[in-house]
Amino acid sequence: MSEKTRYYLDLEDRYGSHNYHPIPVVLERGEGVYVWDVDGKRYYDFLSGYSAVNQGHCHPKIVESFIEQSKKLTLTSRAFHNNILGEYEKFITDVFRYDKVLPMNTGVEAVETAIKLCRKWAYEVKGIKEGKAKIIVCHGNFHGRTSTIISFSDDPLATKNFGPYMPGFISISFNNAEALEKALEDKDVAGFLVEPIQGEAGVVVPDDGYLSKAKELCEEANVLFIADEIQTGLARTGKMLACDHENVRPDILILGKAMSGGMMPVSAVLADDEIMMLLKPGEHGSTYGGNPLACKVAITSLQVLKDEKMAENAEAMGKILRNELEKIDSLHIAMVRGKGLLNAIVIDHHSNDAAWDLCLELKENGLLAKPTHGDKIRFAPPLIITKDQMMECIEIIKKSLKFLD
Ligand code: IF1
Repeated sequence: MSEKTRYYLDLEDRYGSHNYHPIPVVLERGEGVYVWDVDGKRYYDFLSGYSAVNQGHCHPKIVESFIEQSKKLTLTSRAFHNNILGEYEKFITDVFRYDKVLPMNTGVEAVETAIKLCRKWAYEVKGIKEGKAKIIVCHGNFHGRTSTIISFSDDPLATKNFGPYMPGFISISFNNAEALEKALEDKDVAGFLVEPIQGEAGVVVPDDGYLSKAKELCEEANVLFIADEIQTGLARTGKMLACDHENVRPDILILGKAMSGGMMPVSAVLADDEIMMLLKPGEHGSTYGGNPLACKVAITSLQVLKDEKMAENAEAMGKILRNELEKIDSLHIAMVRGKGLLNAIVIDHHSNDAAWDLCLELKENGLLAKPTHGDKIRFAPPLIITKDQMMECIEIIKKSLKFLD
């Protein structure tokens, strides 16, 4: 490790909360699929800021929007109108075909917003007795880190000693329509909150037909289908939304991460009037939500996804990646899975640190990835990656895997 790298690691170690355990690399620059560390070494970024930089690092058009708008007006609060918010609202509701949008900032705030909307609908439309509404979630879920949202996480790391926990959630197994059908028998259920592909759980792709079946069951039970597409959305899985693979239209759609191409936290909740119009002035909001800088950046971020056909590229490059990974003759890849450019490999090795060690070796060889849950490594490069770049990455992965032999 260089002295420079050591210096920055020591600073964070001494002055920052230790709530993360990062790969020991200190980045100072990014462009497209690449990032550079403080010693000038270049890497392929196979994490993409947990899918926040689908458009690639510092996309020139998004940067330009950011700079232009930041010179004019960045924040008004929602106490006043601004001339970008309405145009953004029109734009994003056109793209995703919903009546209305509610702008927030981080992903978890958008999930919180969806939960509040769902509960309001439960009491004011469905007629559930006040305080009794339940929302069904799935084992292995990840929806963020507020005290309400960790209340229905089953990861002890996320929950231990953070109680008391928020009631009103029922957890069932993911990718199991029968379990959902059974849970929906409870008349106090108002919503089903689901990730179309479970990210944190290690890129768990449900069986074909699960999402459409789940939507159908929710409709029959008069329950809102709420899709958390914060990670799976915005072209990552080869379609604008992962739900599009099954032509499912969620009642409430939650977006975040790549909404700004990595510039700032921008999230959104989309729904039709029947749900969204239940919110009255003063009942929900956020200082930064819907600020003109975020709105301008979000319009451009969505526009470049479309203009540069990133969903199509994610689909094509994802196929190549999974095909090539499956061809690799290594005892240590137990499984390759994913959709589009949201992929993971599961490592099979006697050492518990194998996935971490492999990530360190990948780093040495010029590719950055991060293990989750000990034995899984996510492969999720920016969606602008070319075939040649992908083939080079596959060579890096092959070479690095030898290290585990
Ligand atoms: C961290 C994972 C990714 C999300 C879904 C809501 C949120 C997230 C489906 C909250 C955030 C991130 C947060 C990041 C790790 C992470 C993650 F490993 F946990 F699963 F992306 F892969 N819904 N996911 O994936 O959004 O409030 O963070 O903007 O370090 O916590 P946020």
